[in-house]
Amino acid sequence: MSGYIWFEGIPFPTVHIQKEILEEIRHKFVIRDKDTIIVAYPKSGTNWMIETVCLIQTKGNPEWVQSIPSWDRSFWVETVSGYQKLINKEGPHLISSHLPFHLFPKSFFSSKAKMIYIMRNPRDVLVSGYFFWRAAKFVKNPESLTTYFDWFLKGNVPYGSWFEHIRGWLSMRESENVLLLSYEDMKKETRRMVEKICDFLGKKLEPDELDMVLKYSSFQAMKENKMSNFRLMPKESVTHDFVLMRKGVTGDWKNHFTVAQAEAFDKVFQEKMAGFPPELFPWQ
Ligand code: PPS
Repeated sequence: MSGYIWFEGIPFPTVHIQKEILEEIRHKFVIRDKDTIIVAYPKSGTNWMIETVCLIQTKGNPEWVQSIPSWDRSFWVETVSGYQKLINKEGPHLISSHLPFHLFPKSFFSSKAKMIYIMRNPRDVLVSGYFFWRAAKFVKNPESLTTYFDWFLKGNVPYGSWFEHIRGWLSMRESENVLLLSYEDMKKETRRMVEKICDFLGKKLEPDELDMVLKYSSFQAMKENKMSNFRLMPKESVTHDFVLMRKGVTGDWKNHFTVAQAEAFDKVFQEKMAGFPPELFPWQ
């Protein structure tokens, strides 16, 4: 399949990614105890979490999120430029990643660095990814949702199989330095989830500071913030349809899947996620 960089059987976007760097970060990059890491499979709410954590760090003051692009606040470890910044700038760092468990820097697993892993109903991830990737010039473009649906179930989409990503990272869910959250809980109980993140990160915020975190990390605020909405992406690598802040809702898959697709998806989900307690997945 063309349109990707393949590494260890996983398709990656053709911009910002180099195999040598993927190899190097896995074996050589040192994650420090004081670093904070945000990991998610693409289209699961990664940028929402980045905005939330940035605003928690500034106690709700929006100056930072409104003046610096999200990728220069939280560095993407697997990208060439993100990795360069991480090794050249003094920490502690805020680090983002979409990497699957087995390709993540090994140093994390013996560190005390805190990681937030965010997951989302894979049906919504699929729909969000379809609209996003088809407008990007740096991945293989699906000509229809039917095509993308097949690719997704096979794991032939950027960063590979959702099922493998989740299976890998869920193995860390009992670790005290890993906080597992879902997009669905973030939508349903945003304030409570932000409080949970504050507790996990050891940040004490006043109620009015928390209000500001919620205000500036809201869908509408992020949609209007060009430092967070991906409008700064170079024009030559995307089409005019390219948008990060698309709908920001749960359950949009119901507007796009056929009955047959919904049934086929359920079947694969049951098979691939057998053995995990269903209550882990709040969308079920
Ligand atoms: S990426 O490009 O893979 O890093 O995308 P990611 O940030 O993981 O996910 C993008 C989806 O998250 C939605 N989003 C939000 N929803 C609610 N509130 C806020 N603040 C928010 N910020 C981002 C975004 O709209 C994408 O989902 P869809 O379903 O496409 O709208």
